[in-house]
Amino acid sequence: MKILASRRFLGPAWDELSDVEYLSGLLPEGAGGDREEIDALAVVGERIDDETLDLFPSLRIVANYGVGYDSIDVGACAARGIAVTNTPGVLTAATADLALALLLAVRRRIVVGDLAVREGRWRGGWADPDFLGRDVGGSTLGIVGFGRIGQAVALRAAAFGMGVLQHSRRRGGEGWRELDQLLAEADVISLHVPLTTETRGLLDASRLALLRDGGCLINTARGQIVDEEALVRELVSGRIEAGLDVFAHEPEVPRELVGLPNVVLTPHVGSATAETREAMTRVLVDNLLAAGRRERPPNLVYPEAEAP
Ligand code: 8YV
Repeated sequence: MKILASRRFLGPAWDELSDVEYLSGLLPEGAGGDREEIDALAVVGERIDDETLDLFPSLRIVANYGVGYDSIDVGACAARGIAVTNTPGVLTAATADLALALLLAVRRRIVVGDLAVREGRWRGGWADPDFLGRDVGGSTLGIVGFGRIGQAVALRAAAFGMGVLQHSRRRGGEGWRELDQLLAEADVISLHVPLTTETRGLLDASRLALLRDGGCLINTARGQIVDEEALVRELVSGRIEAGLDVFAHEPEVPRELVGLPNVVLTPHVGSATAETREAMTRVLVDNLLAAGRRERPPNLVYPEAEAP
């Protein structure tokens, strides 16, 4: 099976693949024209749509490195009988850890304090209001999307003494609230839904306005789930605070956010630990190897999709 990959993926599992070629640039141009011999694409965040698929008439599988596959037009793949796989499960803990790290960093003014120390602005006094945070224990976390990662965040938050509320499409369960109720009731909101047509712009200006004064938004999911312009307005006003790992137009970050003390910014690193990235490669490779043997890949995005 001939694989076209957008990069070498981290870890020893990658070397189990024998026939790999690398893109010379961004798709579709990076494919270098029509590629009839390519059976599989291994990608991470590249846009895979009809225009790109046209270049690969023999393609059998698009294997995505990551759990979120919003960059892939799954409908277009399905229409051509091309399987789509992702790497769920192995990045749950790392992503949940980052959500908590951002929560703690925002609530306890970690970045503001770190900068002050580095820049020699710490004068040894104990009454600097810039360093005065908010208690994490005793506050309420509202989790939007209660799948694998949302539930892992709930476990961690409970260990910090937080009350946990949740909203998911599947109604009910402990702490379930309607979305608007959740946004109004929680002190901190953390997003853990995939980006789909239903969740694009889910937190629009009117929903952001429901957040409590002094409330905090954590986003380790996808930037486009939030109306970014409306979020920037709320953050510039200082009414709320945020920990953001994802943005609407990555790697661009709204300029207005860069100097704000009420925001902590990270560069889409939810799954970025050596162990997790290697485990993601293992899953990616297992999907590709299964497709190569003409078996059903373990992580088909559409369970009803035909094995290639
Ligand atoms: C990135 C992610 O895909 O799994 C996801 O959905 O957003 C991340 O794991 C991965 O970090 C590569 O950038």
